[in-house]
Amino acid sequence: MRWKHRADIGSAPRGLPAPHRSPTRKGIPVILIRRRRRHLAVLAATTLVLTGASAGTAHAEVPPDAPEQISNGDFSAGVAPWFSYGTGALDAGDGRLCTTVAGGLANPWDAGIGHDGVHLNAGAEYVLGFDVSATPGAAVKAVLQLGSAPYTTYASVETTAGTEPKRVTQTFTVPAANDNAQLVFQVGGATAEQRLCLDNVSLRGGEAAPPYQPDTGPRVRVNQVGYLPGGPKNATVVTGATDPLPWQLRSAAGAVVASGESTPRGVDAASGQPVQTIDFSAYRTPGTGYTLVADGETSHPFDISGALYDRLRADSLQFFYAQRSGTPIDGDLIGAGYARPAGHLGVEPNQGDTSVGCQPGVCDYSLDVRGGWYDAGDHGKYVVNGGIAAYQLLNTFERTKTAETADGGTVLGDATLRVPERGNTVPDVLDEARWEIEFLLRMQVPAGEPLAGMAHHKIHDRAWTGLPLAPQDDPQPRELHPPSTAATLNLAAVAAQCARLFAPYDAAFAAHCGTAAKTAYAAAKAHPARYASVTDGTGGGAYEDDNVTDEFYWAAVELYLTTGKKTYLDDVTASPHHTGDVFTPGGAFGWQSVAALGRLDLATVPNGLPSADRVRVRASVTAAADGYLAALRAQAYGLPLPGDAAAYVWGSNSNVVNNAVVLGTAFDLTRDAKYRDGAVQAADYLFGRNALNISYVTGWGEHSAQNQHSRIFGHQLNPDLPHPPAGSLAGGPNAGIQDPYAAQLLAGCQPMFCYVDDINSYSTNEVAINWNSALAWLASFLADQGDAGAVPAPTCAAGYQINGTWPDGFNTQVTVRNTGTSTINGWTARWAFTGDQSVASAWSAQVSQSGATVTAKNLSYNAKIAPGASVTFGLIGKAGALANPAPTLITLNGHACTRPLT
Ligand code: 9MR
Ligand code: 9MR
Repeated sequence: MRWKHRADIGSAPRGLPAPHRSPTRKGIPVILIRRRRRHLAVLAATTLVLTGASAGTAHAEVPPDAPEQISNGDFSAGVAPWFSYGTGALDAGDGRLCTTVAGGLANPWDAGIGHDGVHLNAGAEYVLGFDVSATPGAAVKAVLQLGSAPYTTYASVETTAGTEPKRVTQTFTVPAANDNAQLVFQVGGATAEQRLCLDNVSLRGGEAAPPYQPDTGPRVRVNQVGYLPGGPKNATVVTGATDPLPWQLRSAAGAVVASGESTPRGVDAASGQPVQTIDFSAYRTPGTGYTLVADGETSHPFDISGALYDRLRADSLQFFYAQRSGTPIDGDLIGAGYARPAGHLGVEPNQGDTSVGCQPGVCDYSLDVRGGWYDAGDHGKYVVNGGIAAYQLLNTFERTKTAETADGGTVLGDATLRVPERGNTVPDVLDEARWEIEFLLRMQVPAGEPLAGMAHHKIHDRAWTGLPLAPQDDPQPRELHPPSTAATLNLAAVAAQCARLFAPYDAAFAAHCGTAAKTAYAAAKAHPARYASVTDGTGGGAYEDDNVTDEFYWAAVELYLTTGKKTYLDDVTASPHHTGDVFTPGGAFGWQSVAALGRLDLATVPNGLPSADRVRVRASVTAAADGYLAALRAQAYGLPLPGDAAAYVWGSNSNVVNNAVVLGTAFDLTRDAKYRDGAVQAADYLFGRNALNISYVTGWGEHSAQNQHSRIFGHQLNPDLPHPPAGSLAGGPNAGIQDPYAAQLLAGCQPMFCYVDDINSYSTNEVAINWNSALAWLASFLADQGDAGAVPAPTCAAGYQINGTWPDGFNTQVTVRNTGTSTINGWTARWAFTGDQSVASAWSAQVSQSGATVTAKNLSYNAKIAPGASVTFGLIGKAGALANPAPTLITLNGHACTRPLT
């Protein structure tokens, strides 16, 4: 064992270990080269200083009570935050960290086990210690280094490990401060395969990281974007006062426009803060620049407007275009800073995704799995997560067919988003979803191969890469991971949804989706228990799941809704999830639990479920929404989430939003304003009414998250790179603080404080497609609410009677009745087909179809409908292979009619 001494690191930039060199020599973007120069300039001024202490003795200058800089070094808490690359799966099962390392790797650094987020003080003494064993025996090198290019070494120690664990200790001084250094054990280079274990890893010395005090701004917490004129208007004030406090609402000019008294709420469990709440819902006058004043504090300014969220619909969906893989990103569409060449199209240094083989031993073919969206801050593509994100985009569109406040799809139609497909006559949100669906279909095992019809669980880098890293610069080999039942069913569900929603726009693509869905479902039934392993998390997320009963339910529901076939209905009704309690308080649904998606779609999408069962299904959604409302009322920050630490998990913001999706759906089903108002209040939390006084949506609100963990939007690490685009949702508070940066900075945090807007904190502050898809759904719902005024009473009723069906057609009679008090003079009735139906001919009205939308206009003789009177018209439809249920939403002159006709 000896210390490698490199006196002047700056003079030897090319001597860095191979895997740690910047992505590529050729084609490296100018910005990266400039960044590297900056680094080297800094490094040239630093010198590595090493003490002369020998292995086995701790240096006297490191005090015995010096702070520990390594988290979970005894592996009692499992693997996290440790990671590895080039090794087998990490296993902490017996309280040590063990893995296998292949023999014959060329270099020590070809395989490693590491820990990021190590806090180092310049000039301070540290003692590093660890137990290591290797069978049959190998050299191991521990390196303390900069965790990204140029991978400067601060200190290193080499040892030879054998079957008996041995303790290695070494003392040294670090030359430069770094609050996010990396400790990595380089374990490659032995001739024979090794079983390698580490335990009791410790790095003590320096100072404890200074206690972190987030700047939380004014103690009066509001929705920094604003409030809808007719909607709820609540705020939270952090105060030691126990009696009600006077509050004032002030106009931009400073005039007091409303005032009242706050309500003491005691200590809020989620934040640990003493708080009071303010309700100023009664004030409804639109305007900009309002502030709320209480306890001597003035809130951030906000608006009152019915147009608050109009742009959020497109902003939240733009994130998906920015995440697209396999296509150049057009700066003219979304801003010059976001332009980049296509990533992962088989162009060096990329090693994918046009022909990707499997992990060793998994398959012997290669697939073209180009396209799709990058999952999150990494470059991985995971079927279960891509699937629910695509589902939620498709569902955002499908809602326009059934929700009364949606506008029949106009605002989500063609040329509404900043995507290259705008103007192709297909709604842009469907175009965006299709980018992912086509990738999902490519992940299906081809006919003739073992497990044909199943979907590979995921495809990602063999090893984790550093940040930032543009997709086109990723040099890692890409690998397909084993097919899983969860991914297969997830693909079946989304492909089934695709089959019905694309039918009016692209029949061939819809049919392709339909076939893939059925094949996948059958393959899952043949292989019902192939589970993605929690240990398969090197170079990409594990997305583990060992209970797929919910995936079976969801897939059966979507196939039933699309085809109307009894075989799928039988599977739906036989599933325990059909009647079970599927809406969990901590998050209605997520990539691992999808039963609620099936339930929501059975409640909203027209279908032939026996009516008593349909009523029960719908009631289960409103019952769940009642639960979320109760949770929201119990929270002084007004969010639909329980207040205990267990509710604040990785991606908690997406759980808040998905619970709001259930509230929004309950409103769509019932017209009861309390559910709409619950969804609106959930948005208050996201946009600043929270303990940190931060808006979690980039570019929205006075003070918003902007340094989310992303290899693409790495502005914090390189000012030449952009922040995430406006409309990007951060993961949010995570009481588990599962990344080393957060673990150190936020140790002991109250749940709602377990968040930091820093690019290093991937467990609290990443971006992800399944989180932004939730935001897109909610944004669209919120924008649809306009002023959120009183819900109007219906002024019409409608009946839709299918009088006859034959193999390729049907005969429908529609009746609309004026249930209002004034005569209608000239009318337009409208509904949407669910799938591949089309209008062939009509009588007693002029009937036309555009996409899925059917429009019927009066003829001159039946233009007038007196109060209480009805008009009947009819059509002959062409039917395809898909289900042909009666629509649940029919509008007359833009107003929803009650149904069925009574
Ligand atoms: O960047 C990765 C992020 O997308 C994941 O959510 C996270 C957990 O799977 O892992 C991140 O990658 C880190 C890895 O786990 C450890 N080495 C450093 C990586 C980048 O911070
Ligand atoms: O969103 C995922 C979260 O539910 C898990 O707890 C976490 C750890 O497994 O992984 C999250 O997903 C990450 C994935 O593993 C890798 N890409 C980034 C995802 C978002 O952080």
